[in-house]
Amino acid sequence: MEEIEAIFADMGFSVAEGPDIEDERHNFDQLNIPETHPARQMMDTFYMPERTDGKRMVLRTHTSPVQIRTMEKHEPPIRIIAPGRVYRCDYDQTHTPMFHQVEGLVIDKQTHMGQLKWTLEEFCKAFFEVDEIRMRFRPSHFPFTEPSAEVDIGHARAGNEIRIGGGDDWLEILGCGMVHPQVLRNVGYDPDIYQGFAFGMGIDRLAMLKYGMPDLRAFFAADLRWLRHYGFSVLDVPTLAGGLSA
Ligand code: 2NM
Repeated sequence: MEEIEAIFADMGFSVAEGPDIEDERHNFDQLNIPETHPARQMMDTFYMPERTDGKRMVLRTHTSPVQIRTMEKHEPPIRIIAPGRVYRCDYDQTHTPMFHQVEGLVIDKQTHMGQLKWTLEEFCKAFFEVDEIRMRFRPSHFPFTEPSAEVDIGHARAGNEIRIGGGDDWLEILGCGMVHPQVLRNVGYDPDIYQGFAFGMGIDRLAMLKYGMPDLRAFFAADLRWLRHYGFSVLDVPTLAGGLSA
């Protein structure tokens, strides 16, 4: 998370934070996610017990409510990332009920998809510490962006190793798009004046990819041998100048 913050700080983004326990309005309604959307079902969302006022709070299922809260509070231009814990009722070999996301949001006059592509390309090159990267933007759908895309990066598999950059295998690493006009209206912005782009990624998977970690469960085992092996230390704050993960 600190590596990702350093990369986006260098591009002029600030870090925004919000509560892990959210109301349905910020987690769903204002993001244009309909009442009937499968993500709202009990199966995916952790609902808190109903309060005496009838309101049901949820454990946020993404960090997008942080973007909503930022837009409600501030006028454009906005350039933020929202890193943090998110929760989904899902547990198997490749899913944990809590995982980490970084989402980003840029709002300004005449924001466009070219800027989104550049931002994500620069991010990926910096994060994976390579000079060239191949990226593929596939049309997709999210309720809160239009148009929307899912992004794959090119990689080569050599035995057990995954090399980012070359090769002709693709790995999906993030979702993105232009913020839906209805989402802008929901926070009181005029979509004829302001546009924006947003993106989101699950960073547990991204960390496994970058550091060649084979098992998601190691993140939750608090095994000192694992921490020493990968060399993470609270006193080692990553910077671009110092080499991100050197
Ligand atoms: C994603 C993919 C695409 C997103 C949109 C917004 C907001 F608040 F502006 F509407 N926040 N995050 C977004 C867009 C997130 O994650 C896969």
